[in-house]
Amino acid sequence: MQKLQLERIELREIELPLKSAFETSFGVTTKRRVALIRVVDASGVAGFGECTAMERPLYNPESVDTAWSVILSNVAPMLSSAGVSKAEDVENALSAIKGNRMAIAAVETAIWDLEAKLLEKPLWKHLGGTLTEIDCGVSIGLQESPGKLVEVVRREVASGYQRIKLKIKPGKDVSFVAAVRNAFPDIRLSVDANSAYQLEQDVDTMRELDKFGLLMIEQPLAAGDLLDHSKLQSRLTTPICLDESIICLRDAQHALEMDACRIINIKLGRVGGHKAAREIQELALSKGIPVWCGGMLETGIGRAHNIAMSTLAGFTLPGDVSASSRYWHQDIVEPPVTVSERGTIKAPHTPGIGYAPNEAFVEELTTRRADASLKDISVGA
Ligand code: OSB
Ligand code: MG
Repeated sequence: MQKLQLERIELREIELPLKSAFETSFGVTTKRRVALIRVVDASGVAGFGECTAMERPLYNPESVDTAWSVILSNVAPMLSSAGVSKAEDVENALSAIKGNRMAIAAVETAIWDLEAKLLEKPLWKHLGGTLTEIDCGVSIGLQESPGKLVEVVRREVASGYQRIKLKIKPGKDVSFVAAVRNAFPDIRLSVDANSAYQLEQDVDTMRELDKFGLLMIEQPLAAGDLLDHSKLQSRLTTPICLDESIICLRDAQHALEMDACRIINIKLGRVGGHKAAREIQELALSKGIPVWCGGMLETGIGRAHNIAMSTLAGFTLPGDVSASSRYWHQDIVEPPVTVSERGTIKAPHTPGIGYAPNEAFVEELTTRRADASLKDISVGA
């Protein structure tokens, strides 16, 4: 591979309205403010990454603004002085930073894209992916009524999605899930609480949910409550899946050792990038624990990275990676991400992430920008 001289990190923030509001137990999202990363090498090749932090720190402790600041004042200067020689070494060069994994992942994933482009290989192959097509599910936000929810599910099932995930919160759980289960006795169905429940207080609700033959119950309790998840798992037959609780490989090791979950949702941003995601996937695969790719209402850039990650062998369950058109009137990449009638996405053949940003459209959506020079660092073989 040609020697890579990473020259700069360009940040820009865009604002993009969602086609329809997405409601979770932590709030309603109607638009996304997204920090996009472009890393540029001396030969002019560029890699792209997306920061998955949301506008406010309600899903996890990060926000668009904290990530923006951490990238400029910590990630860029640390990469500049580390003398990193490959994408694989980025995580280690930044390991002194506590938390802020979405900030790190935005840059780390962009460098993986850049490296794959220099190798003239699709990113998924560069990561070691083996699946040429990935299985897709959808995540459905909280709805007004069980009847309305059933209608939304009907549409997504008709589109071919292989797994339906329902957001739940206290008061909008058992009756909503019951309505969907009655209407669709055989679909692969799961629920995601985004930490809205507490063990002692809500164990009866969890036992009710246990009766619906769900594929999993995702993150019922608080992120830090591994012990309580383990206690809850021992009282349920439905597998618990952890999302917010798993921010690194050690969390995954501990959770599996404690039987706090039997399935893991992997999100690139939450765990700090492709290297960490791959390690968690490897661990799970070695223990026979299924993993799947979670989503953060990404634009096409983040979605493309999710597709690449989902081709790794451990990703045996359908992920929350769905078509651009479910979220955006127009995505910022070309081509947009599309899903087949069988609920699959084909891994792309072109180098890197395989989806190119529509630069004119990104320009139109841009609300701020910043550049960090990295002239001294070199990435590449
Ligand atoms: O918990 O998986 C989650 C969206 C925002 C924040 C957290 C989550 C989600 C989703 C949507 O469930 C997944 C997607 O379709 O991108
Ligand atoms: Mg989740």
